[in-house]
Amino acid sequence: MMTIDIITVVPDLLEGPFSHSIMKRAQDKGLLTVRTHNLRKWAINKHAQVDDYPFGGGAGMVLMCEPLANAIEELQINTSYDAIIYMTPDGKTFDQPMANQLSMLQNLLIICGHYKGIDQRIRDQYITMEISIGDYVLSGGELAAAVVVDAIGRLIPGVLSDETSALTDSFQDNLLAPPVYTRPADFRGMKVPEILLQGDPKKVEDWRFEQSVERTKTRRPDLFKED
Ligand code: 6GU
Repeated sequence: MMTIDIITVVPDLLEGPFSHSIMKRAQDKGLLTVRTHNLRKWAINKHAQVDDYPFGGGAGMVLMCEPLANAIEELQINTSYDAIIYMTPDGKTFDQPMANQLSMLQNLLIICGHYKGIDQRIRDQYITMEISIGDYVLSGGELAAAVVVDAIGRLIPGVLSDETSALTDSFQDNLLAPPVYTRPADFRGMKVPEILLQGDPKKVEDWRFEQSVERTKTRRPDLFKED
């Protein structure tokens, strides 16, 4: 059983992503618990303040220390986290090996920044891992957190109906997935490759591997250069 707590100022943004399909099934099966926590619950005053102007000036607001520290420390009373993750565009770029590693942990705490981010002292004091999902800027960490939780959640044993299906994903072996087809075998004259209809599993496996290699060469030659 994996537990993921998420601290955010926009919990509504995280309502949808985990309420459907595979993430819903993972939670219904008791394999994954995702809990979102509204940072405003730990606001410092009656104005529900959680952010303030940056020292030194400049545009945007910064999430303040006190609400975040109090939120993290309150959650830590009940849960010992294996990682406290801050979602930020200057973090380490998320990839499949990171998803694989995180999926083996028990308890994760994810902090979503907004505006100009969170006070650096929170990062220094509490954060054990900083993750970006790519080289572009989102208006907050929530959508990025949803991506990370989805990628991790589907890897938890028992979540996917066919437990091997995560092993055949693109990137698990640095190869892109091969093309797939379903009925009809002839769609407007466009035919499914013969080999897939013949029922020889060995030939199908070889064909899929060749297609994966071909696809990777043409679309993502960079994947061959890794490790
Ligand atoms: Cl994790 N947060 C934000 N705000 N933007 C991003 C990101 C995270 N990853 C890529 N862009």
